Amino acid sequence: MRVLDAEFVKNFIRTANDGWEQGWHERNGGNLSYRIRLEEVEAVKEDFEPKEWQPIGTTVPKLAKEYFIVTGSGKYFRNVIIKPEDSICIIELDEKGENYRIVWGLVNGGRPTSELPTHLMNHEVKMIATGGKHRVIYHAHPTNIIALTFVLPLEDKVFTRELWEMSTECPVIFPEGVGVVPWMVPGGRDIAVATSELMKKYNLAIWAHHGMFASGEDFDLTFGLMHTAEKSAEILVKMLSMQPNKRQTITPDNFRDLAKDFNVTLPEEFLYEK
Ligand code: 2HA
Ligand code: ZN
Repeated sequence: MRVLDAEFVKNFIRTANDGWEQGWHERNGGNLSYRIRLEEVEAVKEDFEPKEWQPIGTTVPKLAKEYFIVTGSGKYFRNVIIKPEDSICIIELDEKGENYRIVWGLVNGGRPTSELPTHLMNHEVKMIATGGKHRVIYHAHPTNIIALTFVLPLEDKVFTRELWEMSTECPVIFPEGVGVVPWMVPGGRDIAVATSELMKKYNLAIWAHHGMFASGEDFDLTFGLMHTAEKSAEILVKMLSMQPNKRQTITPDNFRDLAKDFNVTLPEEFLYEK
């Protein structure tokens, strides 16, 4: 099968375009990666043309020999749907998890996303934490989440609680909460380490004054997670624009009732009295 005919590739392209249509991917902003299943690799392998090995910039031994489909560095999400073979690529990792090589895509040259270290370190952490279930890592620049990083304290417990309060579905969709990474230089190993540390606990990590990372089992769940958190952030931005204080809100006891009925565990650390 040709790579572009595979279902996982169509899903990848659609997800990238959905993010573009949301306005989360100005210019070359954001990046997306998917850890490809063995049978999916087998089905398209005849279309591969391996290039030379390159250092990842970090080490991910648990991901040795895995294949990923990822967006390209400097490539625009807006172009993924019209010229996928120029905008995205499939990479293979070596047996130590130290190097990668492009086996398909980026036909006009280029490298995988500048955030490859964070993507791969998140994949490694989530693969271990979920017994292999999580396969998608998505980085976007959602406007309202970013705006909130200028006015709320950069604390997990504050962002989690505020996003939960703004929309009843949030504690059900991300009961484990949201992590916050303070501003750091993007693209390197340090921010990758900080983000993957938070991903041991959460499926969402905010990068202050920059954007957000989401992790999930498939494209629908991961995109949906990003979308749900950003929608809640938008409601909070609208609310704060109308008046500085909430007249009424969802209380800690309301959350406890919700947790019971929806069968989710909401950690008490987020249900503090304000
Ligand atoms: O340009 O979003 O974080 C891609 C990015 C870097
Ligand atoms: Zn970014």
